[in-house]
Amino acid sequence: MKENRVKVAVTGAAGQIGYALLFRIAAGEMFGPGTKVILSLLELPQAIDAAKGVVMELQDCAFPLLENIEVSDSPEVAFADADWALLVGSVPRKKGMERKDLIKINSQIFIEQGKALSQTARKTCKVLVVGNPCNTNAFIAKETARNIDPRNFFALTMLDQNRAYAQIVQKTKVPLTAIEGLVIWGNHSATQFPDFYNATIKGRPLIDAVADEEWLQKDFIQKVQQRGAAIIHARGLSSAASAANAVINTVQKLLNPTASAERFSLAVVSDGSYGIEKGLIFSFPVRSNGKDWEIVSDLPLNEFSQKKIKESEQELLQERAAIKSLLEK
Ligand code: NAX
Repeated sequence: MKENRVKVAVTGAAGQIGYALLFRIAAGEMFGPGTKVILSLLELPQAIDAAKGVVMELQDCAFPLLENIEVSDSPEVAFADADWALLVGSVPRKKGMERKDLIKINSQIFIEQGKALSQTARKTCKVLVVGNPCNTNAFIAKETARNIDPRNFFALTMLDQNRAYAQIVQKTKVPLTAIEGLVIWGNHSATQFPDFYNATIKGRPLIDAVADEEWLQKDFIQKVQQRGAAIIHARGLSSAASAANAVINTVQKLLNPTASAERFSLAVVSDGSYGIEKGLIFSFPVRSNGKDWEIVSDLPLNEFSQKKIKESEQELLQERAAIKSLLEK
């Protein structure tokens, strides 16, 4: 039997999400029990020692599937021959920093990493961006990684989807598995739209089962949009284990055929579907056949949904405008 092996580059490996993610990848949760894993960790020079500590712990877990671990502070070295790149590391927003400042600072990281991916990763490498602002960071990496198909660039919105499911479970007390098709549109930000109109509970429209459209339109959307902030408020730190879990979910969903009635949230390059500007990295309802993905194309959108989706598109167009001149250099 042919031995499967996958090389996964993870940036920000010494950070919170890195710590919650790497052990699950090494244990085989992401690629399954038949695939050996090589981890290639990228960190800033000042965090290399901390990353080496994580490596020691990974070694001490004696994971049978973990074939090798490499650490580097050079993107070209860390991405060499990577099959997957999970771009987690970025500069967090600090007090007094505006979103547009954050976008500019992080854009430099993703320009550099996009170029490095293009130079040294496999041409088939798939790139999932977690570091915020993740849609625009993924857009930048896609634009700068000339040798990699734009369809291989993704940004994480699975955590938002999982948060939406959790809110509906809390409201209705139905089991999580009874809910289907609840998907996030747009930007991973406070403009994202969790599309409850196209979701079902036990096969019935979710809005009928919840029977409180006002709650769905206001509180539910707000709770999903603001969940990250609520976690920072409660924990004093941003979500880490749930974010890592969503990264695992996303890769699994891309690698396995989507069940016939299902779809999942993933920010992918827009092909103009639903009138969204081509080229933006936008969260759509997506399906996979295990090898390739497609945007689910036939969902009805009412006036309310269209307005919400357009608002999120506008925000992403503004983010794109803010970094456009940097890409032209
Ligand atoms: P931490 O600050 O704990 O860790 C980030 C790590 O990245 C640090 O170790 C830092 O040294 C490293 N780093 C910074 N710049 C780097 C570079 N150029 N190359 C390599 N490493 C670099 O943050 P953590 O809590 O792990 O969060 C990481 C990112 O995920 C943040 O941008 C955060 O906003 C984002 N998130 C995205 C989510 C999503 O759903 N898309 C949800 C969770 C999280 O908020």
